[in-house]
Amino acid sequence: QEAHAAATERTFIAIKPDGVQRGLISEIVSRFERKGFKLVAIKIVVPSKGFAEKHYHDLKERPFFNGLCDFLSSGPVIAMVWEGEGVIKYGRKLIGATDPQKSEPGTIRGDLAVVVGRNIIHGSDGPETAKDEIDLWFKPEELVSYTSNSEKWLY
Ligand code: RTP
Repeated sequence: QEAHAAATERTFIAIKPDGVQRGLISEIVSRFERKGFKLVAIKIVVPSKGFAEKHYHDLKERPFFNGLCDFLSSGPVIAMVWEGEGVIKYGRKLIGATDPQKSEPGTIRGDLAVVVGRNIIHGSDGPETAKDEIDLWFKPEELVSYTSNSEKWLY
């Protein structure tokens, strides 16, 4: 079967410090993996406050910006790049609404989080932010291109 060109779409996903501390890494990774998305980069990092401010630069006028950046830089984060057809939009669907009080059951935040300031995961919200965030968090050589055996059944 021919590999689908759109299957090379990529998004940036991060498990925030609360998700790591609560032991939810494998739970979150497995949801993306079982769906059929492909992990092409992963690392554990403690971002500096300045790095967190870069990541959230779009939100710098918001009242919660400082607390949010303190939180993101408070401990280890799992930074990942996931690849697959429609992964940017569908990744957001797997994650659920920003406020866990409004996320549907069955979504990551709906099932595993309670308040907006501790919503355990981040996912890029569009193609441009996905590109910018992948570039911010990863060097090009940290991304791995490979064909997984399941692809011929997925696409
Ligand atoms: P994310 O970027 O983390 O995936 O979240 P999002 O797009 O769903 O939400 P966004 O509006 O970009 O907000 C980014 C993160 O800021 C925190 N937040 N706190 N009222 C608050 O205290 C508040 N509002 C947003 C959340 O952690 C949210 O994920």
